[in-house]
Amino acid sequence: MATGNETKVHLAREHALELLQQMILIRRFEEKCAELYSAEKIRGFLHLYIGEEANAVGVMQALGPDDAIVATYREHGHALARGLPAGEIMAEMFGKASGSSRGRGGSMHIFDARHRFYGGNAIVGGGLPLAVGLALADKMQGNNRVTCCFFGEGAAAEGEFHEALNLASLWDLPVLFICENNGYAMGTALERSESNPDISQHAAAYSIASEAVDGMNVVEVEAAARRAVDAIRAGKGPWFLENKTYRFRAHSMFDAELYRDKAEVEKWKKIGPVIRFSEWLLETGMIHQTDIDSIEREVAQTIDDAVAFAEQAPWEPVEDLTRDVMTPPAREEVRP
Ligand SMILES: Cc1ncc(C[n+]2csc(CCOP(=O)(O)OP(=O)(O)O)c2C)c(N)n1
Repeated sequence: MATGNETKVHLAREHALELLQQMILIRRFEEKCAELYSAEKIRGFLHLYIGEEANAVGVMQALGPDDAIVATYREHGHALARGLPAGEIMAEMFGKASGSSRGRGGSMHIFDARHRFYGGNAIVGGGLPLAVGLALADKMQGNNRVTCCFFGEGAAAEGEFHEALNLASLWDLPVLFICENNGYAMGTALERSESNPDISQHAAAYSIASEAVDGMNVVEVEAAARRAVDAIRAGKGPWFLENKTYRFRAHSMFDAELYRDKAEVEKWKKIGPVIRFSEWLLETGMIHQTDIDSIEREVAQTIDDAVAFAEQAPWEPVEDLTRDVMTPPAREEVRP
């Protein structure tokens, strides 16, 4: 695939189809979420990942089932690529008790310990120290595991980002930092908020190896993630990838998008991860239109099943509302 930053890869047809299937699943799942949001089936906040699919899908290929993932509020794609059941993700969006966080987290807090998927975090930069803690635990317990932490470029302006990189490097922790740089933190362009907008260079300040990656190219993303994970597993400490990407939709469902031109969005859509990869696979003859059609059919069925699962799932009974809510001790008990 012509990227200007070529990596020679030998892509097996089955693997190519798998990558394409996962990206199309995320795209269609989120398009359905937008529809369900308008129908008020999904409430609260909703941040779509459309346009950025190559990042979650490419990186996830390099991780094993024992590795941990920490993500942001834009995490539906990561959860799907990690293999969380689509029905449980959708039920979580609906706020139903069968959701992955029992309906208590919603769109921004998809969580599943079985898949070592540690959120879904609503606080910008909040996942970074969690990832460092998970990696520290693995290191202390002698587990050969990697913790992969996804965050947006907006997090690079937060103190937690710098504290997390510093400790990960100081303690040689097995963390893969993935900055999904989509150019905007809500309505603020990166150039307006960062003194050095070259985010991959920030890693050098903490002696962490880094690479800038074309985040619209799933093959490039997978190759870079594999290089990084191999280095981390070989004991070379943390690693940092800055994936340059773009979100096609608004920041969230409440965003008039007054901060960017429609022409800019259209320009990026032309090099979108799904269209670019599928056109390249068709051109090379590795796949045919019939393969794409059958992926679309299979994905449509998965999404219909997920929505049906969420619709039929129960609400949490009212009497359970205070479960997991900590009651503060009576005033007398806290006196010295
Ligand atoms: C600590 C904190 N400050 C502010 C916010 C409000 N907020 C939500 S999303 C966002 C922008 C973050 O942008 P970025 O990290 O680039 O991720 P993106 O949304 O582009 O994926 C902000 C400022 C927040 N959630 N947490």
